[in-house]
Amino acid sequence: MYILYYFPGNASLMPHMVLREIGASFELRLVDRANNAQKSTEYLALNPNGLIPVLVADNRAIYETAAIAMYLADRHPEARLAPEHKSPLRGDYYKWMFHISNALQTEFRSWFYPSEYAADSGCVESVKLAAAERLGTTFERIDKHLSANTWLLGNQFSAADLYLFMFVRWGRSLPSPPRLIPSLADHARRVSDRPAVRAALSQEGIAEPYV
Ligand SMILES: N[C@@H](CCC(=O)N[C@@H](CS)C(=O)NCC(=O)O)C(=O)O
Repeated sequence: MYILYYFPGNASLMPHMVLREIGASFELRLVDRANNAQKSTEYLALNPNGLIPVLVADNRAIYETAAIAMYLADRHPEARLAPEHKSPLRGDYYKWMFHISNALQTEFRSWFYPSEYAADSGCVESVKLAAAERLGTTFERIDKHLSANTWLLGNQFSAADLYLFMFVRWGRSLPSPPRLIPSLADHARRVSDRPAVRAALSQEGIAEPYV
């Protein structure tokens, strides 16, 4: 039994989709962001960074979205969300998981929380614009790959596709939303057609259009 601390549509959507894909039993615990519960003493005991998500597995709290997803994927190999350890695709899988974590998730933080990255309030807008440009460049590069591949790992679906989908969704607020790139829109549709993904989205109260 897993416990996932979440907020609808936040980065917790990624491990939520993974939990649904692997068919594990889990409990969702809402983090009351309206009251900044992610900075409460109780929550900081789980994640000293005060960020969502946290997964509790065997009484141990794990944080960092990609780490949670990779941990779950390895723990439930029958769900085939990660290539086997000795598969040549394993390197590609690590590459995409870390690339998405660094070049999309971290950059989205500067898009959504620009004041954290600006030394004074006069810089906030330019921090935001620069983040949008970097995100756009990354999405364009991913487009080149997906134009020739069904999934990030070619023919093999993996957790990396769920991870990318979440950021195409977050990109709705960008000046150039990634859904306008056909290969990314098609990929998002393939991911969101999966019953496990639909179930996670619906449980979080997220309706179409997803991206
Ligand atoms: N690197 C972290 C980032 C998590 C993160 O930024 N979470 C956001 C929600 S999507 C959050 O907790 N925001 C609330 C806050 O910053 O106080 C991870 O991958 O878990």
